[in-house]
Amino acid sequence: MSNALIVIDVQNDFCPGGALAVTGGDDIIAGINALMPQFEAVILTQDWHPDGHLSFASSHAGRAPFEMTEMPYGPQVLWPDHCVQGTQGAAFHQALATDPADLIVRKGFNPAIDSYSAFFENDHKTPTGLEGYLRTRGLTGLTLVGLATDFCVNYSAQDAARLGFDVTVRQDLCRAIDMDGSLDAARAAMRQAGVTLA
Ligand code: VGL
Ligand code: ZN
Repeated sequence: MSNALIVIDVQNDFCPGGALAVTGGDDIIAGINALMPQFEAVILTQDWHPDGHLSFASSHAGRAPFEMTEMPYGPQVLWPDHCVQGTQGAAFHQALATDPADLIVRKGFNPAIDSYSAFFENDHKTPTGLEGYLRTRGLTGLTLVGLATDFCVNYSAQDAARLGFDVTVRQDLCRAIDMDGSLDAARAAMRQAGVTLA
């Protein structure tokens, strides 16, 4: 079995000081870098939204960050503006080793659809292309790390397990947003989908 390390969204906006900061988001970076040489492939994902993305609260008059709305594809959290294409907030954290990456997958660039998962946009239909990349390279074992445990790591892990990959989430190398019990719900959903929580 060939194994890939998938590093989810270790970007400035998800680290302390960023627009959607995850507590301790930068604490995991040294451990992630140290893990890279153990894998046949290293893949980074990058949340990459156009200005005015519909997942931003600022795109909806009178709405505040962290409120819920309905999108054609289902419920959607309204986020603070974050990871806007080309900004410093969207850049990888400077401590993250990016040279070892074979592939960088950008997601969330469709102005009207959010994309938590590295595999499908939030409509659960539109593929990012990552599945094809992994299959054509024979990468069947996936270890996921990064930000945030309860959103992008969670949805990526569930999709990967449902696609038939052997998926492990290294919880010690992830950090969560944890709004309204979302971390506990994410753990239960990942287990249910057949993800190994390590
Ligand atoms: C993420 C919220 C919005 C994440 C991305 O990387 O977990 N969360 N966009
Ligand atoms: Zn986002």
